Amino acid sequence: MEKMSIVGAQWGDEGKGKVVNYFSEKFEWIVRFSGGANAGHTIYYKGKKYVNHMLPSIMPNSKSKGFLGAGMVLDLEKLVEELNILEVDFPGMSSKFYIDLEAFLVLPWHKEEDEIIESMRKKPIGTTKRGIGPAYTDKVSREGIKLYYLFDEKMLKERLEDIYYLKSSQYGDKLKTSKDDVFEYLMKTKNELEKLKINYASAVEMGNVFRSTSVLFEGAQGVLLDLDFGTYPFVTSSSCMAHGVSSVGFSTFELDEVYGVLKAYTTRVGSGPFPTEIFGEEADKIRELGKEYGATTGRPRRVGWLDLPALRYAKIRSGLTGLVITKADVLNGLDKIKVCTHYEVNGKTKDTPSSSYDFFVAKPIYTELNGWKDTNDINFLKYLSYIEEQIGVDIDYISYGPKTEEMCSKN
Ligand code: 2SA
Ligand code: MG
Repeated sequence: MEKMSIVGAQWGDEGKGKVVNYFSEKFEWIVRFSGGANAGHTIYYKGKKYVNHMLPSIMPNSKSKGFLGAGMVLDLEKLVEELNILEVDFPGMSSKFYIDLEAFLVLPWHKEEDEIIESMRKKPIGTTKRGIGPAYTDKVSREGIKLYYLFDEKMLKERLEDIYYLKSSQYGDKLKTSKDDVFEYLMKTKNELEKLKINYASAVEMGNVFRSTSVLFEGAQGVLLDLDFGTYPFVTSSSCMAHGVSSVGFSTFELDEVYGVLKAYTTRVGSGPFPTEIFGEEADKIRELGKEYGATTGRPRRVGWLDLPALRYAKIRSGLTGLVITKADVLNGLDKIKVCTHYEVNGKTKDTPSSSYDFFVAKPIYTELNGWKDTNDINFLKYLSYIEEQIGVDIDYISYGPKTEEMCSKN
């Protein structure tokens, strides 16, 4: 039974939501394994736009089911919001989703902390302010709350008491949320989820189910935002690579395919190094044509040319076995397309960054290719062959518009 993972090969927003949605009907289960409501996975279904922050990008009318894995940090308020939107158009859809009881929760004070810490940083990261960093920090420093606490009120109250004691000594009166607020918030969202008939399960219980059926693992953000190997500290706080499937009890050896999704150009939202970034009219034009605004925050995304060294790095770091290219239609009609082939790093030419350090000092070396009228143009096919040759992985699928059906196999 097929197991496939889809991850972002750049700095996120490559169009993973749409790509996952395209494949989703062929899979019994679609599993999100990392991140939280910072993600913005957009799908179009019957002319309507749905932006998933928490939910796996399953096709609304299909038989597939969605699993929110333990590697995620759960924003229950956002989850309820998203499910309520879906319930209007697809009554009963909430019961297609299962959440791992082992997952950690994003609590109201995490969002406050995200705001406070960002405002105090000398160089802000440009977070989505969804409480992601503070929630993962609490997980690692052992001050987190797991989903299963909701089902043992005595344990939850004690835990909140202990955690609040620490938090208030760290933040004093800067923190507006009290432990009672958090308790109330959790009881309220728990009741709402119960009404929606969402399911709870653990990856232990799901292990055999997943092994005996087809599973698509949906990554969030992109390899260059990965906590360990992205452009640290300008990264998110979770694993953005296929390795994240371990939180659902899988080894990457069990994956038949790891698709890296890339845009025909590059974008980044938030701060941090971006060697091929462009500015001015050209950047504005691509931003407008590509509708490059954050799906979660609405922030304008930074725009740049395709970066082959960064893609080679992503290929090695995440063990990519195939590529899916998106948004090539956005570049239609440009006379020339620039592509970064190498970095100059402290006087040395490199085809692949040796470590994330290189991104901070890289000077991009470009080549120029002919543009294309549309994605049927021979120059576009040449662009694809060039990328394949340069990265050493095949481009298996091409997406040429935002709708799920606007995608085809390359061959
Ligand atoms: P955070 O909130 O702690 O995860 O932010 C840390 C960095 O990670 C970046 N990040 C993202 N980059 C691209 N897309 C993301 N999702 C949204 C989208 C973003 C939005 O789909 O457009 O709407 O702004 C995402 N989530 C996190 C973030 O910009 C920081 O650089
Ligand atoms: Mg996105």
